[in-house]
Amino acid sequence: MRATTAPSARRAVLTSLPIALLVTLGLLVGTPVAAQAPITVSIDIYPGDSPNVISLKADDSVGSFPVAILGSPTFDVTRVDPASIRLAGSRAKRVPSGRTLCETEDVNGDGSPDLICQLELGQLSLKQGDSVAVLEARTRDGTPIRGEDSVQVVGGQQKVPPGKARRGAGAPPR
Ligand SMILES: [Ca+2]
Ligand SMILES: [Ca+2]
Repeated sequence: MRATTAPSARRAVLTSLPIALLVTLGLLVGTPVAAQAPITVSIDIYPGDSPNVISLKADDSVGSFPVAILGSPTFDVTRVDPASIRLAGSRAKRVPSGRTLCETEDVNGDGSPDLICQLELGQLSLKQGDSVAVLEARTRDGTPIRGEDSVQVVGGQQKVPPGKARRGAGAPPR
């Protein structure tokens, strides 16, 4: 006597296997990309110096000032696109060839390379009295990064406003 397995049942098993496989693969491949939250990084304006005094005096504003994006075992600073750096509106200075004035060096001696850039002082949107400067940039693959450091902004509008108007000498006109 022949065993009679219903052909339809066997076919169902054979076809459901690849389907299960495809569904699993689909779940793996089709995982939606999460919205890009910025990576928080540590920065140091005037690396090694504190407080970070930024002078907005006219004769200083043509210059530049250094900022370091500090690397860590979990953040490789060579991922940062130097052209994307904005610190309170200020970009990395460029040499005539177009290269940004940034270099990789371990400025704080913690063993992780840091990215030090010279930023344009004249582009800063800071004003006297501001105490925090925010740096925003992107990695070469488009992930935003963000860091901030304290600042002491001096210079700028330092003109002493004229004191109280002098009392009029003359008596009111009759
Ligand atoms: Ca500093
Ligand atoms: Ca370092």
